[in-house]
Amino acid sequence: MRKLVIGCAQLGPIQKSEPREMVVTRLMALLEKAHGQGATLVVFPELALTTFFPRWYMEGDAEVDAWFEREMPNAVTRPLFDRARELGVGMYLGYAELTPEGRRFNTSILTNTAGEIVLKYRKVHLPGHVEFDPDRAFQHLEKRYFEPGDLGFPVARALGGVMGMCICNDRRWPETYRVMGLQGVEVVMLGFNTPSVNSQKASEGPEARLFHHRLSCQSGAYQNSTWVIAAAKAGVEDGHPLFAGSLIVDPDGQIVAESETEEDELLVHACDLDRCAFGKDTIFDFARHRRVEHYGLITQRAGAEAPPE
Ligand code: ING
Repeated sequence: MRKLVIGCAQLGPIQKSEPREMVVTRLMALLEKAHGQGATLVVFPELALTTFFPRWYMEGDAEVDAWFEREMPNAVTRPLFDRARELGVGMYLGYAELTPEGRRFNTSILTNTAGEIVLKYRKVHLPGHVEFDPDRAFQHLEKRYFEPGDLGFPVARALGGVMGMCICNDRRWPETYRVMGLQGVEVVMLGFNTPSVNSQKASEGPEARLFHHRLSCQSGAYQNSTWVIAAAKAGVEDGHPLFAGSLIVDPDGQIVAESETEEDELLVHACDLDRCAFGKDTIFDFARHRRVEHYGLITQRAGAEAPPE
């Protein structure tokens, strides 16, 4: 049994006015609590240092860049990285990355128990739109503020297993999990910020959104025989509700833990990484069962093309 005690650290709302220092205090409290319960890995949400700013239309570079981090760790997050290293706890942290070349990504990093950054990921699937859309109840401007990720879906051997990461909308796309599954991933960790109501389909409410969220994480876990850890930023940010539903899903696709509040909340579970082996050696023994000669369209074609009428 390769036990990895994982903390899934949900954040409640971060208001637009809340300084990063206050958020880091909340992250530290969740880190300490996770360590107190024996965790050696803590998964924080997407864009964990600030409010979900892509809901706001902004034009000036200075106004936009104020939401981004120029290095990681940096002055405001170093106390968190230092404490995690002292406690011997690895961390998934989502944040907005501004590179020295001026490129912007929705990014996550993974540190090991020695506090070293061992993996970096940049969000590939960016939902929403680029220009202000007056028809929407609220904006979702990730395509305006971020470039699609350019690192692929890498995995790393760390924390006693094969670790992988993705971010929010990525969890809805089977390709995300499968590319990591083809690298033997045993833990896919992700943070998310998901509105409780659809900015376009007024009918779809929180329950439908939670159903699709659970479905996406459970199918990704089951179809690639991996643990999936999903940490929400939840609650009402400046009047905009985000649903919770932080999850720990086992390699059979079963939800073993789910958050109950829309506040800062910690889930902890002793994940046996050896439980990934059964699926990988039987029903999802990719080498034995996959027929790649028939899968060409998946990478050759972006949009669907139906046969002519
Ligand atoms: N948020 C949402 C998500 O994928 C979304 C966007 C909501 C897409 C609902 C589709 C339906 O969970 C982010 N940040 O990707």
